[in-house]
Amino acid sequence: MPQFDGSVEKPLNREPSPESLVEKFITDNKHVYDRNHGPIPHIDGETHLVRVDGAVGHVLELPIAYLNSLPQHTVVAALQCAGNRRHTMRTKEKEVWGIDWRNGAVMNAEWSGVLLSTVLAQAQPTLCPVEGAHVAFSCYQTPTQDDGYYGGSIPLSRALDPEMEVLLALRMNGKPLTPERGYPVRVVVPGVAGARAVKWLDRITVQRQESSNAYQQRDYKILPPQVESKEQAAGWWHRLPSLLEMPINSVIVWPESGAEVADPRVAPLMVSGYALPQGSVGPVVRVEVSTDGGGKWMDAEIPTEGTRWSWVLWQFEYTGEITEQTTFLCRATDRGGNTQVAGGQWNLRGVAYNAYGELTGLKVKKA
Ligand SMILES: Nc1nc2c(c(=O)[nH]1)N[C@H]1C(S)=C(S)[C@@H](COP(=O)(O)O)O[C@H]1N2
Ligand SMILES: [Mo]
Repeated sequence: MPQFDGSVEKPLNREPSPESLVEKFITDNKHVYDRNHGPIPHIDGETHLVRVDGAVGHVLELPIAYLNSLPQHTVVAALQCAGNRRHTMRTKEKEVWGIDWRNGAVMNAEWSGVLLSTVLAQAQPTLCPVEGAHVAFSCYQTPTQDDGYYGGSIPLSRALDPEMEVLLALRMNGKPLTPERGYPVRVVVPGVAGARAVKWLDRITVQRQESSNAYQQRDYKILPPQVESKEQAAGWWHRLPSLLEMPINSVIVWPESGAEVADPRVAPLMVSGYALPQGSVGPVVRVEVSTDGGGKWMDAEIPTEGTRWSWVLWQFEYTGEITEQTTFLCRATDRGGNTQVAGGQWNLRGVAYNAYGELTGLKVKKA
């Protein structure tokens, strides 16, 4: 009997502490967030098969050893839950429905495995990558909170494009995935909401429409602002596009709002955080900080350059005075020219929040 961690009622969901979140450019597997809609299965990698079917010329049943024998590809990419920063949306704007993620539902890792485009070339899709054709990813290991299994899909055009680097990931940071990360194989879709990065992958299906799974159809969508209850949402889901690419974003992680710090006029205060590019037009090329509510912006330092799909960590040295009114804001700009704007778009499900990062309420320690 396979073993499971957590249950459908109580899946494992947690985020790292702010200090450990921005400690390293590459997140290690100890300081990652866990996001599960059901139990975590412990799968036997020796017997596991990934089925490739649907509108394909050749149906495939791929053992993990076979995936390991194909050309391997490595990509450094952030993986972020669309609900990251929900806590800020809820507290700054209005109540939302979902897990109270702070800034930690994101990791930045080196993923390696086989390009999805390589596997699809073997299966030979019989659909044109237009008119809503999708590639669906399914995990049938356990039921989930809102459906009988977990699934999601992405456009076939993205799946076929080697430049988009959609990966069937076998390793994270050079080591086989742990059960928590999706062992023996998970999807990684750089630039796209984490919901499509299906763990414990059982099946890849080329089809005419999106995945019918609840997490593609009735979740992970930006509801319009007039939708304020689950009942109202029910009439909206089918009219809205499912979330794909994530927006430009940045936050201040350290220190935390309300913290006690040494007087920056005596010992400079290091303000630090991360920034994420929009979709496929990274890296983040600039992060700025404002201490006057967005009038004047100063460049933060980015010690390690980002990749097209990665986050960047940034820091900003502050030597001014701190009063009760002092507020730090941050905003990011990517290679594609996207710059974060002030207001976040409130939505009932609390997804894709990307208002300026903010730090307020610092107190100066008595000498
Ligand atoms: N099989 C399966 N895959 C899944 C999920 C899940 O619940 N089951 N959650 C998704 C969501 S919403 C996110 S944000 C990421 C989280 O990945 P992590 O747990 O490695 O952080 O996995 C995705 N893949
Ligand atoms: Mo997520």
